[in-house]
Amino acid sequence: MTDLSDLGSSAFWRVNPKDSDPLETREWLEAFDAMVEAEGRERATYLLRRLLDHARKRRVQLPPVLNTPYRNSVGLADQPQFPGNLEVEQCLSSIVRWNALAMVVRANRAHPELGGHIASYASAADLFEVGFNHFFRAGPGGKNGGTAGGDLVYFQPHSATGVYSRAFLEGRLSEAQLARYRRETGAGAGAGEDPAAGAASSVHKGPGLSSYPHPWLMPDFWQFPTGSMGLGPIQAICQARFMKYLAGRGILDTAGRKVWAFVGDGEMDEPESLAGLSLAAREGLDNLIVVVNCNLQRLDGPVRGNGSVIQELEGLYAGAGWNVVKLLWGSDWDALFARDDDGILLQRLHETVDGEFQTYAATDGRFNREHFFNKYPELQALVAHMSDEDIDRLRRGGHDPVKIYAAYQTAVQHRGQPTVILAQTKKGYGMGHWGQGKMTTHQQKKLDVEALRAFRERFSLPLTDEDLEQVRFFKPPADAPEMKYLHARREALGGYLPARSSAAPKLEVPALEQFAKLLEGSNAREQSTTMAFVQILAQLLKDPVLGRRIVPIVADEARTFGMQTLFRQVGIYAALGQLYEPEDHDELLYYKEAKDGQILEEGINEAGALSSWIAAATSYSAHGTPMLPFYAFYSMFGFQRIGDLIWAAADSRSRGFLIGATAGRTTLAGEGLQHQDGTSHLIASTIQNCVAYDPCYGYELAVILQDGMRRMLAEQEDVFYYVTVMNENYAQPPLPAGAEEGIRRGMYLLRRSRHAATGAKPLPRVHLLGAGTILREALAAAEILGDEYDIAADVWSVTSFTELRRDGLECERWNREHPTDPRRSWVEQCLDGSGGAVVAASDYVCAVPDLIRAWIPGRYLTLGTDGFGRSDTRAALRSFFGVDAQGIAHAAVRAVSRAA
Ligand SMILES: Cc1ncc(C[n+]2csc(CCOP(=O)(O)OP(=O)(O)O)c2C)c(N)n1
Repeated sequence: MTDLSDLGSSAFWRVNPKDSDPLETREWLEAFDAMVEAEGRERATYLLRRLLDHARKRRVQLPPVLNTPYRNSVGLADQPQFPGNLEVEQCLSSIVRWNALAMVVRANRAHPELGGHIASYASAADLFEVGFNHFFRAGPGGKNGGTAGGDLVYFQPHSATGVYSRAFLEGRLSEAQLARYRRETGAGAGAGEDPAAGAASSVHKGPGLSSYPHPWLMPDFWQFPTGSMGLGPIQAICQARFMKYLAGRGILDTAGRKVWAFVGDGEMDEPESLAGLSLAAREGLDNLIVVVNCNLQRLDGPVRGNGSVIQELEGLYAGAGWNVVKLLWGSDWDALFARDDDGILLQRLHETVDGEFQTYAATDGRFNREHFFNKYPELQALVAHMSDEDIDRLRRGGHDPVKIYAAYQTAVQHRGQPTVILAQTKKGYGMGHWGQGKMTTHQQKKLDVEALRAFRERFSLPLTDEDLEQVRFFKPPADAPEMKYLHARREALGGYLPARSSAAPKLEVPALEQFAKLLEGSNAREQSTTMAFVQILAQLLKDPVLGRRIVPIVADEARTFGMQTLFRQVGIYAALGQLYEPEDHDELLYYKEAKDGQILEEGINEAGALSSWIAAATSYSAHGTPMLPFYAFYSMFGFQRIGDLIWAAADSRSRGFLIGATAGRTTLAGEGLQHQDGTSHLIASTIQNCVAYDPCYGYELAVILQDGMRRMLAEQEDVFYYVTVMNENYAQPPLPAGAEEGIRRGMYLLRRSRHAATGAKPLPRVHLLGAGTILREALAAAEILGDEYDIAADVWSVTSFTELRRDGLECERWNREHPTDPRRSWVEQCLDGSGGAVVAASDYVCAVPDLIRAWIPGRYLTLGTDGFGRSDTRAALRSFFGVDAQGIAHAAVRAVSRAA
């Protein structure tokens, strides 16, 4: 074991200095105690403040004031009475632990490649169970499996087994489903594993259970995807803020409802885990409780072997302005702390680094006595009356329901700040020397019978040897006291969790004709599609049905996109309203913040903006209140920067619009390599429920947005839209007759060649496919081809290569299954029989138009903006990448000559 005295100047010792004169310290402390006793805590706070100011004046270095001692924040005197039946709850949690473990062991015995985790839930079990028995409230729909109106719980992803295991006891998941943990396709069902048996379950129709919380895969069960570490915490913060927003705007009463987020201490190293801390404090999110499961280990080893993750997190959260509740020690430590007059126990705890705490978790009472308590004679004396077994039984706070209840109760009652509970646990708790505190415990997926037997004894499980050998699931009979208790507790809390509902009112959306201004074109007036978008948004905000439900979201780029007019029109949401007179208050369109403001201005925080967008885009499900978010961002800082959050949005069955603005690698022109987006449509194509469009004209945009609203709000399809808009100004033509279907499906004939043959021989023909602003280059190329090369070029506007591909694949699938009733893809319907080569160009990499190559009849050339962007004028950039009119025309000439 490390000799800590060697670490004299380490960061750890700066935070936990040694006492050079304990006697003097004691005198000071006694004087302080006497003052608190006589004059009260408020006076004590005042004096401390004055002392600190005074010390500063004397240039005395101040201690890190954001840390409290290494013990529970809730003292014994403030601890509420535990309202439950401890014995029954202990019994229940043991059974839940067993079934969770059994799921993983069985899955991996049969198929070692399936994976899964035992040790994480083993550490989190009591934290979850106290929540289920006493805190997590289901909404009015809870009894029928809905949670609108209830608490929202973001579960630590790889502890999902514990949640399944509880749902099994509650009768919400079947044994057949448990037996098919991580086998969701229904394929390869073995004896006794009827995949259809899953259908008997009341909350999940599929045959198996997903690895982590996935609303896409278990749409009636999981609400929030957390599988990618760090995304849970930031989504929870933005969800809590969104609930305040809904209340602030008078749309929904969310008072009393809580957002709970369970995260790992290792997970706290993800930047997204910390990204929203100051926002949560600034906005006073007292509806948010984050529980960090501090088992001090992550996958490879200790989270902070040489320090203390709990003290570090305390400083971070407290510094950001959170209410921090430390839940470190179980009830059996109370007596030790009560007798720790000289503070030797606390001193020993402070000098112990997490790497050592892990070793103490992995070893027995005897080892703990020798290495922890026997270090100082006073400490040795403190536990002299305890046997090694007693020492072994000393629990960490996160394993004691009484202490957990006290921490949760404090958190629930706290007002004005979000709360973080730092719960100390042991990884692999109860797994004995097979797992508890072991470096390798995270990866432990198989346990032999001896280990299972030890687990049975440790948790007093009523299992026979054969049960152990077969790793049978266990469920007490319905009339067993623990089962009655389990149901009674959930009934008292409004129903069962988690349960996802998609029941929400359908909304009427404006008809396309209502966007007449865009459909009629701008005459000669030049306008960008970004301006067209802002025009549509401003109109929607006034819509009698949808107006209130629109959630405009920006990440400090509203002015870039010309959206600043909305500041005044609908205001920016601010929990505190506007405490200052804005500099531009005497202007018509001033910067207006308001408690009922409608815009979410996230600052330079794309991850936060997207998390807020997810909250709004899933409001139909989490709150039974459909909202329609439009998040407008620099398109490069969407899929590229926060693609994983967009993936989570897809998993969440989000419904809303992502507006990739200043899009296109050559259209953004001056911003250069890091800003110019040439790939987002390619990434969007990989997300099955993302419907992406790259329109060129305002009328196309109107058709697309109207259709999106219809599909998401009226038809309630689980899709979301990604639409790129550009900042290039040009005259906007009117909607050509009959073009709507093509716009929606992905392409339509915009202009047939006006060039005709003068002799008997027809002109060679080429089809130019153009997308986004590059469509206009294709139009110009058609003129060059006709005038200079005698080639007849038809120009097609491609609004979505990705939708065209989807349609092509769908047709292929259909044709495989229905050989006698074949279908033709939209691309084929458009181009078949028309003859000639096809040339496609867009402001994205060639791989985007390449997506439809399989359905193009004849020769197909694709042009794009592959490589890094760079700063220059639009004309220079388009020439550089070869997507200008000349480049397209030259490619077409080549294509025609080779096609001939
Ligand atoms: C973004 C991301 N990176 C890596 C992983 C893989 N992973 C799953 S659990 C885990 C360790 C988690 O440690 P901790 O947060 O401390 O939780 P514990 O299991 O110890 O409770 C890792 C690295 C992941 N799920 N997501």
